[in-house]
Amino acid sequence: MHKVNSIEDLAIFTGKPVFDNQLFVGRPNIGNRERFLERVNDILDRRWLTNDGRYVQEFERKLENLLGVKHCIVTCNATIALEIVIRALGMEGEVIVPSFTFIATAHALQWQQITPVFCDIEADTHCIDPARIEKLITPRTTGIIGVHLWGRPCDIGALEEITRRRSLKLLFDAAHAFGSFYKGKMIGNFGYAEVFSFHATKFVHTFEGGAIVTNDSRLAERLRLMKNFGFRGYDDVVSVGTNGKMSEISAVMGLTSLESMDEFIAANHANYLSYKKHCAGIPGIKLLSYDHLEKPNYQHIVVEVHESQAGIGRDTLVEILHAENVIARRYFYPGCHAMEPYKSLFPEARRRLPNTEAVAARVVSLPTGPTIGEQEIAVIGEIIRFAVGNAGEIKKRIQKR
Ligand code: T4K
Repeated sequence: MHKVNSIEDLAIFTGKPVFDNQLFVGRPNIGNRERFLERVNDILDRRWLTNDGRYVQEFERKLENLLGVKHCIVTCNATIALEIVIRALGMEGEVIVPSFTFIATAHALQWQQITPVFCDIEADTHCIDPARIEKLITPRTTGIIGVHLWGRPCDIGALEEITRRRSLKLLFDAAHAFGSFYKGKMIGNFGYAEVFSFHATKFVHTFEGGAIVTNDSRLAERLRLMKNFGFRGYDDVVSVGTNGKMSEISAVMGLTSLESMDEFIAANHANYLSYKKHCAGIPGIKLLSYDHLEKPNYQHIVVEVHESQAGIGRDTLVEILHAENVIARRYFYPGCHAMEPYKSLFPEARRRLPNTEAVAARVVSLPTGPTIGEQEIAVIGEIIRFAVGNAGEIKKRIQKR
């Protein structure tokens, strides 16, 4: 690893990155490899590979205990989980969602001919702004999906109040928020149901996977049927359904991952503190903060680049970082409303989403997780500090390339 002391050292000009290997956002955690392989051997010995197997059931019961919820239904991924629960809740017509989220939140609605109505976010929390919801409610509105972006809970209290008063269904996309709390209660206990993602990039994962959790027993029964083609017994199909099942190998990854959950959170927390230290005082660079009292999972390191103070825009900074092998990501640029089919379907949406547009243009996600630590973060901080400190000169050199 070499130091970045002068503009001549920057890899966008030299082609020689500071890091020999790429540092990724969302590098999967492995946990105890021996324990995982032991369980995989057991699966192979018992020849029960999927369809509500022993490990899927064990994973579901462990999640219910950990979260303090009555029912957990694990699935093949969170997108299918969202689709199933949206259908089981009888959502139709229009559903209000934030546009600043991963595209799956919107697609899960559009896939079943439900119109996602995009609501703006609060500029500081990056979550749906409850104050802007009321204006979007029409006679066709049946529900609201709140997203706990970056694992920070959205304003659950305000959404509960609106949905109660307007008789709407409330669902949460908690893909990022596994393990996090809201006012002392674990995420998973709010709305009709909440959906977690256990994709490989999540700090607790099952390669691909998701889970729907709910305290509503009738809803849970519908969800279990729906994720298994509507089968009640060997040959009794009682409703329309899909294949949303989690396999046994995914469940054992989940169980193994859960056993190291505290360790992963501790590593993410330590990295967050390192980023805080190494990005401190860089003009225009604002690290998104977490409230330690809400016990966040710290799995996302999110930085806002305010060009007017930093002198450099988010996209140029990302280009500089990528050249140094720091594969920073522009999550969730440009916002769902600016992607197809929504961009063509709702060209007017951007006018009512000023915060979404502004935040999507300045946010960047940086690498974290147990595979990196203080040493790498100090260097990433140094590159950012150098880029901001020499913004004018760098921009001139980029133009000349
Ligand atoms: N709702 C929200 C709010 C979500 O954020 C998501 C998913 C969902 C719903 C739907 O959940 P799932 O149906 O996926 O369970 C990634 C993930 O695929 C996606 O799960 C996640 N959110 C989203 C935020 O990020 P991409 O398209 O950015 O993935 P990709 O392939 O670029 O990988 C991300 C990074 O991880 C890269 O830096 C490389 C690294 N990586 C990835 C994989 C798969 C590895 O190092 N190893 C790996 O095996 O979507």
